[in-house]
Amino acid sequence: MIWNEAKECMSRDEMTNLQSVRLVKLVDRVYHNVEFYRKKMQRVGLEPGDIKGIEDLEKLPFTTKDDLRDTYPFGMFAVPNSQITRIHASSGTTGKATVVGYTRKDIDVWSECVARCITMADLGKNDIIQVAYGYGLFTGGLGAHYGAEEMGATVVPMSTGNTKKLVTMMVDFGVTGIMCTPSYLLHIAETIEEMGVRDKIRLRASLNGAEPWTENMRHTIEQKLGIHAHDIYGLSEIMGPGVATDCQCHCGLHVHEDHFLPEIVDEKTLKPLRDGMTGELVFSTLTKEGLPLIRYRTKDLTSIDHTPCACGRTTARIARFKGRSDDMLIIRGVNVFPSQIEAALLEMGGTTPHYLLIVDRVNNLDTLEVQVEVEERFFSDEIRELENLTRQIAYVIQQAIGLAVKVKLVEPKSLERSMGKSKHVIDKRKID
Ligand code: DLL
Repeated sequence: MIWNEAKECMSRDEMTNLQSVRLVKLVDRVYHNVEFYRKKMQRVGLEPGDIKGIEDLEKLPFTTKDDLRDTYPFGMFAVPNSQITRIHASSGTTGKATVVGYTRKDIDVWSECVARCITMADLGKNDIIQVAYGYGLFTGGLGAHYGAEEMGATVVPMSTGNTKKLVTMMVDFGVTGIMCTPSYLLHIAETIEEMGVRDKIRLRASLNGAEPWTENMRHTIEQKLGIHAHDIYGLSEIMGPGVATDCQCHCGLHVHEDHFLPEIVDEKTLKPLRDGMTGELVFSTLTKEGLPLIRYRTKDLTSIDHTPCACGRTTARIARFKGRSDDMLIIRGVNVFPSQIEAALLEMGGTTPHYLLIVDRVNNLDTLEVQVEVEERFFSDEIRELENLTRQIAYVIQQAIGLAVKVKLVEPKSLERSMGKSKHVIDKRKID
């Protein structure tokens, strides 16, 4: 089944025309409603009338996460706050979060996009779906939830945390679909084994995303649970989960191109790349009202294919992600920039700016250890002082990134110094 055949199966010419009409309206909207864009366009001598269709896309300036930080919190919203129905937020590169706002219509479009993704996983209104992404400021929980409701399925809003309870309900309710991060689903699979209920589950399909994973990991999940696992992609700035998903052919993730215009650009020259070439994914949000973005640089690396898919959909497909062009880490589904931790440490007394993040995966759950150099005097002080400082640092970091961390204090000059770009992260996770 295809959720919206009219939009997901149109010819390339029809799609290009629709995108062109929507892009022209988008440019006009941001020029007149967002000072940031008006100034940015004026600086390069552009007026809305200069953009006549997607053939003029290259004339438009890019938008970055830093632009959102500089206009924190609502500076890039294109409607008055009275029209904003909901706010979500994700990690910024330093202290301030990246804030996104949605109108009622934005939430409706988002729900439809997620419903399209759920349909690609062959789940429908007769299914019972557990949503085990975090609910709250993170877009995962509520985004998946509204999409599953829009599709007419029965939604069980588990959020994250109590895995045994999740498994018990999976069995008792006859859950047939689950939406959560891939690493959490592997953890759930292990819990199912431990509880000895593998033959009692009725799970058929999953939609997993919010973090990088491999085709191998997808196969492992499928084998362990006897289900079809699908890759779902999205980012808060553009919408949240549901920007793209793979259908049953698993040959790339279909982008909802009628709402999100994708480009792949060379991450250094920022010049557009041809289909099949790997570069940075860039999106223009064609229909967003609350926070419309032009040529937003996602920093995610992938390639694109505009040929029709065997499933019947004609929407462009992006390849499984090959990494990021910045240093953002995704730990238990939470986006973490090393610079956030550095900023938090620098605000504290007693520490030096030297630190090392060690990311690992234990029982399919990510762990983060932060090693911090502290001033000499702490090592000659009582052990109690050191313990206090450890607790204090752990608290400050948890406040900054929203994740519990293990802190290990180390002596001055014990962390390796680098002659070039300092290395702050050791990522030991094997994602397959
Ligand atoms: O992670 C939205 C989401 C929620 C997507 C649930 C899918 C499922 P952010 O917290 O803003 O939003 O993080 C966005 O996560 O730029 C990618 O680097 C990464 N990411 C998201 N989905 C995938 C995926 C949500 N399927 C950032 N594969 C993005 C690889 C992904 N990376």
